[in-house]
Amino acid sequence: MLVEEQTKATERIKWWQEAKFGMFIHWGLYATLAKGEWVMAASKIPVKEYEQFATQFNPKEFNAKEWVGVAKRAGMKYIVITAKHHDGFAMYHSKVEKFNIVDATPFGRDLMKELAEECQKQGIKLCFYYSHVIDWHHPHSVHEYYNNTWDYNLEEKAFYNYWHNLAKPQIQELLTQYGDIGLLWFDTAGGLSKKDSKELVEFVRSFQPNCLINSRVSHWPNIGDYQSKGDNEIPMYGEDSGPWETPMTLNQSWGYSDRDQVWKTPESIIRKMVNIVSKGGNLLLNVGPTAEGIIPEKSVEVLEQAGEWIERNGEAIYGTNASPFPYELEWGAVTIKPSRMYLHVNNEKWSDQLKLFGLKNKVVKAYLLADSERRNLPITQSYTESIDHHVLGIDLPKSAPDQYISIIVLELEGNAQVDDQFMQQVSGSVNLDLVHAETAVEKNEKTAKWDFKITQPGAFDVVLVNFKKINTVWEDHYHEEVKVHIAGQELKTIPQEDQLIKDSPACQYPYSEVHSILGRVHLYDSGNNSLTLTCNKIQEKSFGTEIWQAEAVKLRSIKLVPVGKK
Ligand code: H79
Repeated sequence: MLVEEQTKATERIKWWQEAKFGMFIHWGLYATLAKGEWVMAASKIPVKEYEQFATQFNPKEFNAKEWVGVAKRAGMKYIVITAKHHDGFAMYHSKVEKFNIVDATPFGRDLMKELAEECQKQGIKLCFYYSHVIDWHHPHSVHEYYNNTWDYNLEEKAFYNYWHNLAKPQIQELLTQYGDIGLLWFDTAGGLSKKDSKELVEFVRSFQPNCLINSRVSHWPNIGDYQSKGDNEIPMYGEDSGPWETPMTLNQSWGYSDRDQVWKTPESIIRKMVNIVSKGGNLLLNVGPTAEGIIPEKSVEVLEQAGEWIERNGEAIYGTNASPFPYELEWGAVTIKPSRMYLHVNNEKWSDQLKLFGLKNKVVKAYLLADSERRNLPITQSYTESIDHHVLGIDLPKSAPDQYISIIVLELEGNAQVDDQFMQQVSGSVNLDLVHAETAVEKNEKTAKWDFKITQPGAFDVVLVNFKKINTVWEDHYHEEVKVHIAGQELKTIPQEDQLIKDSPACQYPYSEVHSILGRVHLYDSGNNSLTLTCNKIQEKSFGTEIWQAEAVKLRSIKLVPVGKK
């Protein structure tokens, strides 16, 4: 990219990177069936039959002011709403296709106009989701896998008929009828050519040069402003230096489902958001309103409770940068600003003293974000030259001052500088994430190697961490031995599903976090060490942006856990 273009791209995305938290709204004709947004394909509903649902779609309860109010109270800074999902129904007044909320329903109002005005009033950026490749209503849309083959013959499809006569004109409408649009969220682009994808970006920019475009337009990382992670996917620390976002469900569905009552709690939302923000990302959290136009009560309740925490702690969220540590911290997470570090401490880890390893700066002052008087917390800082080890200790009051997560502010001399080696944490554990390993493939063997620092020698259990997709048979994926070499010792074993981790901040439906205990090793000396893992699940970093193409079992990291401690 040219320097000038790069500067423009950085400027364009600034508001979004500061925003951190947005509301996804999946709302369309499918809400009338209350079985999620895939119902048309899942039940192979013929177009003519599906069109009939529009005659009953009358979301009288829709109230733009209330919806935008929910987003505001939740602490969200932008809204991404489905202007058209895969079913092809336009949720705005389209002049190029009558299958839309104004022309095809008794409701007859352009609610996107109402939403745009309300967003403007309440200071929220309005953004549109547009299914640019999948369209089960149009006879000529062509996707790599997901086409309407129950009405149309694949061989008779002429993609450019769809592309030039529906997709592009509708995108133009979205960019010209509703004022400034923060971003366009494209989805599921399988089969779109690089040329078409590039032209689409230029087309968007010709109407709104500052409109952001997500990676699912296709051909990321060459095209698009930021990376949408897979649906519900949260990456590792330091995995991405560029801007990224996790699209996430509040229950297990996007579009309204009357069966799905598996809701995340406000606490789990806060934990996941903090985890994402501390890794430098944004959270786009979904609601699926009903056919009447109501955001489910349970969603509103969870969002409002989460929003109260965010309101109190916004200083440590909005406009921050990612943690400089390349691993998860066992007591919570870190965000930074110039000359500042925020320690997000999970309340159940709250104790008399918090220790942090590896911070090199002098701490000028430490206080609780919840303390309006900013009273000093007593601190000690030490440095052991022989093992190049920085230790910060902070004395804490008896009880955690906030709900779920309580935040300690560190005012630093200069911008945060940390020891970015892998090292033991305070409990004695070492977390080695696959994304930071040196990987190699030799003689059909895949290996990953990490260097790390030991400050408290002893005996350790070696634990393999994987994310496993629902309905996956573990043994289909781990049927060969994996090997671990460390300090002259070797472990060889077939990993088993030994522990299922509940409430993992980074892992969620449709995945669950599985730990496998590979064996025990002894590290006798302080200082530098290295570990080599041989395992066929080791992969080069992928740029895949769609989680449904991801592995059924994803190797995330390996941990050393001191024996006798948790
Ligand atoms: O809009 C939401 C999804 O509808 C959309 N992305 C999010 C943000 C999405 N489009 N395609 N996919 C997700 C992947 C397709 C997954 C599938 Fe399936 C697995 C299709 C069939 C099996 C999901 C599960 C849909 C039906 C069952």
